[in-house]
Amino acid sequence: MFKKLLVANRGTIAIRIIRACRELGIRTIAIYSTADKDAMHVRMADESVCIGPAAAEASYLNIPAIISTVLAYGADAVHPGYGFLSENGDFAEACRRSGVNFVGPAARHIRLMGDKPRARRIMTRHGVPVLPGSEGKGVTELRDAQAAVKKLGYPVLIKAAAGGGGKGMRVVRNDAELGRFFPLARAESEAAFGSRVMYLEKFLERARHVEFQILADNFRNVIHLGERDCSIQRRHQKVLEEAPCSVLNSKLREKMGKAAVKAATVVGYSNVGTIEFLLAPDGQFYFIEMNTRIQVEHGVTEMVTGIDLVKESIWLAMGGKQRLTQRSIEYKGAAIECRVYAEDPETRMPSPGIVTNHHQPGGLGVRVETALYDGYQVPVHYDPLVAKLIVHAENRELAIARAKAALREYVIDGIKTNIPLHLRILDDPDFGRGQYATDFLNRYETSVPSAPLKRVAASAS
Ligand code: MV4
Repeated sequence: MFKKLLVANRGTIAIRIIRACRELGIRTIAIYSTADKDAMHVRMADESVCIGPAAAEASYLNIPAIISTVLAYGADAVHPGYGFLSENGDFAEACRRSGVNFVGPAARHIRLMGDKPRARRIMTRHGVPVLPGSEGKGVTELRDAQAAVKKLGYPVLIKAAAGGGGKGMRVVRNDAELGRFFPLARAESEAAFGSRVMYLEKFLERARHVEFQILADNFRNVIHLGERDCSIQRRHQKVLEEAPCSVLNSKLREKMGKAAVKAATVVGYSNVGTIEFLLAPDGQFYFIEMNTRIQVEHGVTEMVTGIDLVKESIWLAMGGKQRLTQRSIEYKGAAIECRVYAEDPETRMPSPGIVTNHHQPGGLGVRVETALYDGYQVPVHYDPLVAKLIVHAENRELAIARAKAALREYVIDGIKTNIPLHLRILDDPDFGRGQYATDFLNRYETSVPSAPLKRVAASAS
């Protein structure tokens, strides 16, 4: 077992990792920026090290500072969490070169799946369905995008080759929009990822966003832990996720699960990962991308399978053999995660500030992961995700009732949150029937100006 693990993250996931390490008897080192000196993860870890100023580039994204800390404090493992350096191949490689175990896949797999057109090509070659799109290594010039659209037809989605999670994404419905949005999306991609390479996909309207959780060891033993439905997103930020997906039957689950296992197997992937699919109204499904990290929404899978994904990822990173078999995975009940963001429900602008009164809900089947406490000041510098409310119940209807009861009990005074939005979603008759798709939250859009598109580099997906 590892002796000492450095948590290269903050907030909800840093706390989640520290708790898992506690149970495993692994000592933890928290790193933090000057803006986070009073943060919960700093208090919870066995040791804490300030590694730089508030700006993420200078602290949570600062590879040399983190590696120096690993070496100076004698950590034998690093967990990157989600966001920040979790999908940075250079960081994974720097860890391995420093002789420390990176809790995640090999640098090569992070890079491979981080190149979205390349991932599409590999999946196509191995018979995993992908949407029609621009072929080859990507598109940098408008004329090449126009040529691709000639074959595809509208609507198409412009995506960043180095992207993922929707940054630099634009729906385009005609030639005029293509001419206008292609340069904009490309500029967004260049600002966010330092890459002008884009690709196009046929835009699938009213699909479900269904992702499969993968667990893989270093010996090509790959299993899946079922799916999560992540269709409820706003501006490509997930708001609420659930497991299981209400429109999958066991036959389709098995078919998609097999495709997900194949996707991870053909590249020799190891550790935790997620295969994202779009599921069309006709039951056809398509690979869109792979996430090579633990995800924000991993908790709903944990609730319905009873498997601790963080512990498993540590076991697999240690070189452990897969302890679970596909046949042993059983799904029980339904789980829903509500992401609580520090944002103004009216303007949807981030709402940092001091938490003056905090009470979190509890009870059977209610799990809260939060970095908030009474008197805590939510910093402006990072992702506004401040809590995850995860509920589990015997079935979906009871899970919805439990989520609503828990949200009504939740008190977070001093900052504004999106809890009212969650209550609206959970009360929505279409949501109640499980009849929704990726356009669900469009109906909740008001004429209030939206938040600036530019987001901090630290945003989790
Ligand atoms: C798509 C799509 C439809 N067609 N790709 C969003 C995040 C990223 N990981 C993939 N996403 C999507 N990709 C094609 N070709 C629909 C989504 C999507 C979505 C789009 C608009 C509004 C909400 C959405 C929620 C989930 C997925």
